[in-house]
Amino acid sequence: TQALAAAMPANTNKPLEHGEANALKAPPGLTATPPSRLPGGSTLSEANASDKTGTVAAEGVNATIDTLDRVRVDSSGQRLTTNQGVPVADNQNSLKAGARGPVLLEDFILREKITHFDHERIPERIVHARGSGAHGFFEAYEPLTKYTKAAPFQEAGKITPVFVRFSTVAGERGSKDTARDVRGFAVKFYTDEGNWDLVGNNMPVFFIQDAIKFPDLVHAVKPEPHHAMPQAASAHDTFWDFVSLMPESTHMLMWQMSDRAIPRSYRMMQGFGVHTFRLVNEAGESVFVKFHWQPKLGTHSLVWDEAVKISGADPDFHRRDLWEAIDAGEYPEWELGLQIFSEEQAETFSFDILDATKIVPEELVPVQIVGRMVLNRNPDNFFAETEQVAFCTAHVVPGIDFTNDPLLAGRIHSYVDTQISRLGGPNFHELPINAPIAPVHNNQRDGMHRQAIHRGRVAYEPNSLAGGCPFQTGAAQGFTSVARRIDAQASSDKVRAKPEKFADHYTQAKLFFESQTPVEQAHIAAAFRFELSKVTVPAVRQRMVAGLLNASPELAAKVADGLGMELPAPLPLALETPVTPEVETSPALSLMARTGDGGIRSRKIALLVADGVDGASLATLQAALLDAGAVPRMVAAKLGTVTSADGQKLEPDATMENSPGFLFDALVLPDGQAAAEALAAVGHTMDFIKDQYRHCKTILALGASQALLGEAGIPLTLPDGAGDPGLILADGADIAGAAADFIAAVGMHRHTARDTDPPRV
Ligand code: HDD
Repeated sequence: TQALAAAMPANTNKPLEHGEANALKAPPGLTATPPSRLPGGSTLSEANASDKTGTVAAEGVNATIDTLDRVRVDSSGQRLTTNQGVPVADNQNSLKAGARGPVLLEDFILREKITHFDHERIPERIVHARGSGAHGFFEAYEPLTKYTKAAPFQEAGKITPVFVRFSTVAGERGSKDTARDVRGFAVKFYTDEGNWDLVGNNMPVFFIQDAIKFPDLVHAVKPEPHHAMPQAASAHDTFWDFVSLMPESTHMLMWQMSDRAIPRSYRMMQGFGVHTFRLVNEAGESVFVKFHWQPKLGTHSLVWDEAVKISGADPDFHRRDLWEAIDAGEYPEWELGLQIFSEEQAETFSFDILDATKIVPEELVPVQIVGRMVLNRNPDNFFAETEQVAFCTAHVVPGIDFTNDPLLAGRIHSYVDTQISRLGGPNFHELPINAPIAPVHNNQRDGMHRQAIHRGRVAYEPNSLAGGCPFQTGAAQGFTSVARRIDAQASSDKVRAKPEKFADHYTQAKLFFESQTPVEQAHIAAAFRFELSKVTVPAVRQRMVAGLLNASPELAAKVADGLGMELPAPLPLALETPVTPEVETSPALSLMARTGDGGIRSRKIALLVADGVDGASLATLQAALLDAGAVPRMVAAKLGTVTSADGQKLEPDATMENSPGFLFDALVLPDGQAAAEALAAVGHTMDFIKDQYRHCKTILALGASQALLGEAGIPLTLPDGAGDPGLILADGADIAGAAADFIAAVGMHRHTARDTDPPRV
């Protein structure tokens, strides 16, 4: 069993949750093998020996795990010891002078245990405190040597191990996952030329253009300092006061008020490097690049009412989703896309590519897919890996370089700096999760928590006593910065200033809003209304709406109406001559542009059961859902055996109390007269059905259970009188047909034609 466990990235107990197709197959000598996800059927390790250990991994073993083996601890079958390895005889009683006497100072076992406990916490991240991580790999599709010498892109099929951490920004470490917020999307590539950290977000722009404003932005959005409220929310005075005075935030606010700020899953959101970076090839030639991560499952979001409710019922919603998917072998995958363009091209753009509040529309520079990233292993220990991982934008490798984006410049300083206080000193690169796969040799020495034991007497360079080692590689191998004029547009005086195009604050905010579908636009307006309704100072609301007028009069009017206020005069513009944008709309900016393949893999589906449920049709449905890769869950009024009409004993997975309806992607109300009557008598059933309906999810009602829809007050037609494609009513005759209709409808994610403001149910 141990050999099997070591060989398995996925949990052997889980595969059936995701259908027989995913069940693990038996290798020679073992009862199962890990799922094979690499081309040609090999596992990661067989295709790629671990560079760090220098050994080829045994068949079925993930090479990226090996590097951490030296620090993994498994205490099964071991005796309890102190930190000095001294066996402990009694871990229940402190050492006392007599059974009722005082505890003795001599009790080093007690003191060591309590002292360690007293120091268990480290400072949480100043932003992005709440997050979840996973291991995986990046695989290049094609060599990109024409553009870059960066190690991950040198050959087709080349595998680079990665560790990824997703996060919210504003909330503290224990805050909820489903807050309206930007999501961090940080990727550490352990390349064979050193670590490269792509520290991005799930939105391609940012609130501010210059890092000097970052502490102010963060102070404004974090809980207000006098009473430390609200937690994990931007809906409060100080945030809106700041952004309403900061017109450059308008574009980012559009993204943050869109449904992208409440993703359905970390697995279903895009990632962006945000800044323009450079790719540099062997010849030292460079091009500009923007990084995009595209989720294989498509982009999907929650709706606001759902996000609010989930935060109460399961504050770990996204963490659990990521963990369970990987645990079950349902590995999330993203493709890496690049927008590559030249400096000459950039100079023709109506916006400045050094401005992090601007995107490069895909109509101008298409996104070119160059590889994929798969997350296939959960951490062993949250603290050691997810909490101690230290991402730094300064971590780049030969072939990747910075641009003069002034926001990026501040970040290059901030990340290394913050780790020094967060992780307690300058040796955080030695923590196992941060240590590169590439060997580290230099003359940096000592400092808090140093682990390497450097040999010899030489810690300087140049030296002759150590034969000149470690030696500089020279430009052919080592990192060199691209030689470019400091400012391509001439002036090199020292100035505290910004380029003129930075003063266009509204053109791309408008572009984003105009590129959304009507439902997305309605959600943006509702989000502004909700957030601003939480603002207690009317002048702040007014200023914000006055700013929105410059981006979209239609949106501003809707928001003003929602807030019951008169439309103010627009804010004055910083630019005298309006910018003529290259495009008026960009369909790629809508969440609907990439909804995935319509499949329902890993979607959680509730089947409400009670005594008297029709067992045969329930089993058929369950099998069909498993087959489609979904996660069906039997939910009942309480735990304990449920007996079907034909006498089968069923064990519900969850209760309506512990797992309310909004935690599921879709609902099945199975057949069975007695079951429908029993469910009708429970108030939770009505909430369950109403939430599913209000959140525009698919509901299948079979036979007798159709009556439950009426009792919950569910309209059977859409507001315009048409049939609702998300409501599937079927009799018991054709269960397979009903299952197929249901699966197709769940694949549509939501039935937004049902979406009204205010909601009908
Ligand atoms: Fe930042 C963390 C992303 C602007 C300073 N940032 C942090 C994380 C992500 C981002 C994903 C969490 C990393 C993890 O999971 O450990 N930050 C961004 C993006 C930005 C951005 C996409 C704009 C394009 N950040 C930004 C600026 C500054 C910082 C302008 C400072 C000048 N960010 C930090 C930090 C953090 C951080 C204080 C907190 C914890 C950490 O770094 O490790 O240094």
